[in-house]
Amino acid sequence: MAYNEAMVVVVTGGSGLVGQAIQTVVEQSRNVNERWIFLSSKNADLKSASETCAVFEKYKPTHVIHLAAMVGGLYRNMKYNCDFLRFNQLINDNVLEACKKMKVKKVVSCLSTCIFPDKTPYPIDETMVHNGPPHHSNFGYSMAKRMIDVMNHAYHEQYGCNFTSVIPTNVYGPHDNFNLEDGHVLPGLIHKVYMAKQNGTPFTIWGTGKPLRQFVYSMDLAKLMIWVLHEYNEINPIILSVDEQDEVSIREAAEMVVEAFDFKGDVVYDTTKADGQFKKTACNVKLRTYLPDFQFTPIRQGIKETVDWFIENYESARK
Ligand code: NAP
Ligand code: GFB
Repeated sequence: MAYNEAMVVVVTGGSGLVGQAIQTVVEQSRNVNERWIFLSSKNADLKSASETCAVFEKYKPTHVIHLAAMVGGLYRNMKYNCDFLRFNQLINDNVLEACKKMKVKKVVSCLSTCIFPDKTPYPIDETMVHNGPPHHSNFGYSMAKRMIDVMNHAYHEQYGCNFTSVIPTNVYGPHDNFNLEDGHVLPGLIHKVYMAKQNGTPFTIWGTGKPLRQFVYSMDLAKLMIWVLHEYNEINPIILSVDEQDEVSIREAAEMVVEAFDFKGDVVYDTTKADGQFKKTACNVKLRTYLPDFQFTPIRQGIKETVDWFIENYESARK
């Protein structure tokens, strides 16, 4: 197939939750004028500068969506803050330097709403990224992510690079990491109800269930990130999140997982486990000024689709 070499898009972290969603959306759009390459750590360990350079030399991207990162839920972050800091700093520095050297026309990197200051007025907006220390549970990951924004501005000022970033809230969907210790809450709850139903055992929710989250379905985030790649031209980040009123408690999310499985067993809370951040309510007004009519997938539907995917792909799912 003849590609318009004007657009060769490399997606780092292309084998993960968000990367696979972007792959699905790209395949549905079938835009023959764009060549998309989805990388995993098998193509290159991006913690290595030489491997990063080699993979960028190989594909010569004109555009990059930079997703690759050491990622995890609350409990993984609490255990490995130093690794989250170092590994993500290495990856981010190697990728952005390679993009500068290869004269990549545009780079869209990924921050996260969990990196905002822990003590903060709500709702949080894009101007508040560096206004104070993040929640201690994930300070390593947060500081590495904040440096992406700092590097984007530094590369723009000194080299004129068009490097920007998005700030998604909690993402969930097919191809997530369903590992009980390392994964995020929704895949964890889905995996636990699956096992409770299989084994006739109780479904245990960690913490009090009181914390609040805005969950964004991976397919919606994928569409928004592709839009950012094509249409968003600020260096400053943009929050990609559902509306504030779509925020739910962990308990409410767990009830939707129970409903999706039609689980009838016992539900218990293990309050010896940490709750983490109580809330990180983000404002998506900036997104809404660009895309006032964007329709997010209702969380009940997104959870049902993810549960159905997990049941169907249990053997091959990351868990
Ligand atoms: P994920 O499912 O864990 O996927 C991580 C991706 O990064 C995988 O493709 C993985 O490759 C790759 N990767 C990790 N270390 C690498 C290395 N050293 N070299 C090369 N590739 C490496 O993560 P995700 O949830 O899709 O997250 C994607 C991005 O969104 C991340 O930047 C994350 O910080 C951000 N984000 C995620 C959430 C969320 O709730 N999930 C929320 C906000 C922001 P392998 O498959 O080979 O390991
Ligand atoms: O997605 P999660 O692990 O991370 O959600 P955060 C943690 C919240 O869900 C806590 C509750 O309130 C937990 O008590 N929870 C209940 C569970 N049951 C479970 C379970 O089985 N597994 C998990 N993981 N949680 C992360 C940041 O914060 O947000 C990361 O630490 C990342 O850096 C991610 O940015 C998006 O939402 O608390």
